[in-house]
Amino acid sequence: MNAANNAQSEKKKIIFSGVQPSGVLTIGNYLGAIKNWKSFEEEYDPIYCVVDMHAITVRQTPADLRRRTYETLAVYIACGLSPEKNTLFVQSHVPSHAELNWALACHTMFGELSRMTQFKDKSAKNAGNINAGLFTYPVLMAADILLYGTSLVPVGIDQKQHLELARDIAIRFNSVYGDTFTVPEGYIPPAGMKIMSLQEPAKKMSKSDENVNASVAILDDRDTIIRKFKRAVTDSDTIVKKADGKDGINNLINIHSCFTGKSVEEIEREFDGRGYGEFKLAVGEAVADALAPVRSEFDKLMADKPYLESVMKNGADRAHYLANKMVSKVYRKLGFVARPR
Ligand code: ATP
Ligand code: LTN
Repeated sequence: MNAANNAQSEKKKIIFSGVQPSGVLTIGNYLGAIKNWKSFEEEYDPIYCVVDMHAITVRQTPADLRRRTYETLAVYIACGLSPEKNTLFVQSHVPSHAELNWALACHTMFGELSRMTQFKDKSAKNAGNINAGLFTYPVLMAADILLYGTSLVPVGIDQKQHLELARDIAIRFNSVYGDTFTVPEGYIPPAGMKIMSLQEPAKKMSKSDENVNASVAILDDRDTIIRKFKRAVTDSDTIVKKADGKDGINNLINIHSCFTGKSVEEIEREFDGRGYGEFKLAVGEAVADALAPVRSEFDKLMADKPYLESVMKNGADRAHYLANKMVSKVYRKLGFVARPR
């Protein structure tokens, strides 16, 4: 029996989250999501998914999607999530996600989905491909979460609206069919909640940004990281101090603070009178130092595909076992006739 099974038998609460393999993971994904996940592994029964089905809401090159699915799993492990303590799996390996998606879609209102800001943003960005999946994406996310009786969902603040929708769907379903789903709580990290683009600091840093200088990948090499920070867009001021309207410098101070553990005040004091150039270099170095061990672990993991596949298999086996029980329960409650054996 592995540790994850053990945790289940002790009935620890489930924590669930996912990242799309839609690009190279950024320090936004790291600080807003993955870095915080490790701290839950003792208290909770953690389940983390590589949400490849979500990724195809935007057109992907199949070979890239395949490679990035491995890479995202390798990043999870390289960031310290051990497969013994965390159930790690790929969404498309567990058909229950697609099954529950449909059942929940029939309990989600058009008006609710129309209000989702991510849909509005992504459809503006992908005007040539505003597909139905992009619109119904939050339903699939609700299915991901509700399948496992999840109590806690750690995500960046940009996902708060989707999480609230998942809660509303759970409450609605429970009120019609009786207690079925656990109503999940969000866990939004207090610091570094939203890491902004280095080139347009009013926008969030996103792994699918086509401007490579806008985001820093967890796997960028040292020189690249430092170069991107040196080029980060700031204002015409020179004082390293947080202030309204100084989006660029506020973002860099946040990033520095998250990677070094220093408070904003400490950073402001340390860089008092030293100017933006020196500060940008220091941020770059701090980030590069912190990520170096993640990168070397990642390289080892990517060289061992059979190992990654064994993690995928074990994760999917356990996830499928749990999720399938929930789908059966939901189908029964909906009035579907059980498939005769
Ligand atoms: P895409 O660019 O493909 O939309 P993304 O970079 O926004 O992707 P997701 O896969 O949608 O990333 O998100 C994975 C997790 O990382 C989520 O919990 C999300 O809230 C968090 N996250 C993403 N970007 C940031 C950011 N800039 N700051 C903080 N957290 C973030
Ligand atoms: N929608 C999320 C990724 C995601 C997710 C989930 C996060 C898909 N399913 C379930 C938490 C729980 C995103 O785009 N960041």
